[in-house]
Amino acid sequence: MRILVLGGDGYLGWPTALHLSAVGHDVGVVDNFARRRYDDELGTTSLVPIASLARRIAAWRAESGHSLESYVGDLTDPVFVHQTVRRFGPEAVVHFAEQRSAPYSMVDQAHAVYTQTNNVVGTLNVLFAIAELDPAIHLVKLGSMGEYGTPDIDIEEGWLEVHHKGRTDRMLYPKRPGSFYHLSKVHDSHNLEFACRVWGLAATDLNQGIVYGQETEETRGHRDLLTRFDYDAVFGTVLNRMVVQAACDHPLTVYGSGGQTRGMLDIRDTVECIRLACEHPAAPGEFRVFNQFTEEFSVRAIASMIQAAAGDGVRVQTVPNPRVEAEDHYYHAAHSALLDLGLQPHHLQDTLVESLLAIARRHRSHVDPSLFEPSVQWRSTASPVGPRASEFVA
Ligand code: NAD
Ligand code: USQ
Repeated sequence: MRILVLGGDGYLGWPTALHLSAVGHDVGVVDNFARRRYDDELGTTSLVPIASLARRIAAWRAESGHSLESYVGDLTDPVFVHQTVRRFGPEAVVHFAEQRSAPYSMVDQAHAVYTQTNNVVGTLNVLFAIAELDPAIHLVKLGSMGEYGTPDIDIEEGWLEVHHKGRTDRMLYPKRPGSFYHLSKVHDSHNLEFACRVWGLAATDLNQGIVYGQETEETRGHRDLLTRFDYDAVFGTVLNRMVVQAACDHPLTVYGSGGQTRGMLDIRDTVECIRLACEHPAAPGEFRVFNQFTEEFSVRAIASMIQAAAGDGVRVQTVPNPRVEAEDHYYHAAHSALLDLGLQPHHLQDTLVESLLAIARRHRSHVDPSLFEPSVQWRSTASPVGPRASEFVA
């Protein structure tokens, strides 16, 4: 298949592009390097050094003999999106290219507006390009388990059968997310469902849980193929952060009581889920939703597992929660669709010991411990992080 990977320079987009290429698909990557610029803004950097996109592509060609086409541009530019989809001629578009940090979206008004504009407008431009150029293109869009929030009932895969006053309908599952970033994904999901219903597009919304890990089969081969690894309080996610904290004897930062429970998956399962979704497309007019995670853990349980794996001396520190979120809640989410397509999950217990702690320990001398400190407060409308996004974006 010809598959265009939007956000193909990012943490997940890059290894996914390589995985799709390795199994024989013709892959193109699109990116505007926004993620590299957030690092400049925040004074952060990937713990594992990453090569430029040009070097990455050259290294992949040398390693595998496969080429990757690249398109540098911004999805919020409708002309760029239209031209890129027309030139590449994909059968599937995988869309990772969004601002993906909840804390970044909560810094202040400018960061919230930037996040929602970037994500919602970019996705609209992709939907219009597909509708105008070739409605048969299957859109595989990265959503988030956090779109659902933590309702007191079971979470289904996107849809809910509702019985009301003697009548029944199948409706989009009600959403109650926890940040302006997660809300941007909810807005995207509604726009996708509308485009499928009205224009007959075929889309798969992958409500992904929190991804951990840094190595895939394809990135391991050469240092120019490595993907990024974030541990700072804005872009680092809980498990990746705690592994780095353990590697440099910093206490593990549990926000609040630590009962927050989330679906999680290994980065090797992310790339495989995308392959499965592309190779088993949604039908014309179908808005298909998969919950993409393999195991669920509370923050407290993650800290205990890391303590046990890293050995004596690792401490847990309870930090006043900078977020507004339920800390002890019901959590039971369906996630059978990708398993039914053949996903063979990796398990955190194995990845922690075999790979994650070793990576963090190898790079610990480059860690800046000041970046562990949570810097964005949900209750405040202006947190002191970097310049205003409007200046940064300009
Ligand atoms: P990332 O920030 O590393 O990658 C996103 C890439 O998209 C970056 O390279 C960025 O430069 C690019 N991008 C952003 N806006 C763009 C635009 N307007 N035009 C062109 N390129 C643009 O993030 P990631 O961790 O790889 O996440 C990828 C996707 O998966 C996101 O949509 C995210 O919401 C979703 N997701 C991630 C996780 C996770 O744990 N990392 C979990 C669930 C869902
Ligand atoms: N947390 C801690 N300590 C930390 C960091 C986080 O206790 O040091 C807690 C948070 O309060 C939260 C939970 O861990 O309850 C998860 O936080 P996170 O930063 O790991 O994840 P989140 O903000 O939800 O976002 C990440 C990705 C996002 C993706 C989402 C999937 O950045 O792109 O959409 O995971 S999900 O969580 O399923 O919505």
